[in-house]
Amino acid sequence: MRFSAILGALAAFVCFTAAASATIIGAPADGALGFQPSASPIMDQVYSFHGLLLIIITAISLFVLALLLWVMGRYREKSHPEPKKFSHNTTVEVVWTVVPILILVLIAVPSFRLLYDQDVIPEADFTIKTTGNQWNWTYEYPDHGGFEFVSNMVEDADLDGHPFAALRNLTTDVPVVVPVNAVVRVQVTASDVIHSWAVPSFGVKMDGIPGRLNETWFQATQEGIYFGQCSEICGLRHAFMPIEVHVVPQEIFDAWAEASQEDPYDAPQVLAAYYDSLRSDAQLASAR
Ligand SMILES: [Cu+2]
Repeated sequence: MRFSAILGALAAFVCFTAAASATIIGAPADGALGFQPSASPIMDQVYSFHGLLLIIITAISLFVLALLLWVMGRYREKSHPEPKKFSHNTTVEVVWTVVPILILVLIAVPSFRLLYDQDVIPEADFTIKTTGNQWNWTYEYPDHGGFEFVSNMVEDADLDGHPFAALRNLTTDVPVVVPVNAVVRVQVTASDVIHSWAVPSFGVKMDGIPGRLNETWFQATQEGIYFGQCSEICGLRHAFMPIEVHVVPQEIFDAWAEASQEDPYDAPQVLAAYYDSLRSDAQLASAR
């Protein structure tokens, strides 16, 4: 009895994680270290730059620690009672000036490349304009008929049965939708105070400033659901204006964009139907 209960729980857990991993990619995970999984070329670059820096700072820290330990042992009063009187050593001074410069140049090359690639937007397939408000986001799709919608966080009380109820304080009622592999230009502004539109898995974080139009871009290379949050402290409900982006195949995006021109608040039905079909395909496959 007990064994079968454990087996049942294990099977349920496996099913749950299989379903979850099929769709939700860019989200925080319990006990996780490091970044959320990368799903864009820019985030891949951020990843490898972070890896390079980690190696460099670890090597520097270990080297300085070793030097300290050596000096503390070698030149303590007991083993070195008579201190030397010299105060300069040209070789050592040249080395400790030149080596840090070389390290900084080594860091600067990938750093400037990453800054450039983030800043210079390649030819975009389409534009999304997002406006930060206290405390939600307005989205416009000017290249798809100019429809517009406001995306609010789903409150705890409404999470049950919500088609995209996934993560508390991260799910929105009307998500952003983009096609997989499309280069998306994001224009970011704000209507009241400074906000910041950030999605970790895309390596995107751009301030929305009233009276100013900032630009950034991303190319989501993997289908799935990605979450982000406002990253500029903007007032009382700063923590409750999340960002939810669905990356779907081009034809699903086209159907959604068409439905959005009619009624953007009804268009998420297209996504729900798509996910239902995925789920039943997966159930069919596992039943075989
Ligand atoms: Cu905000």
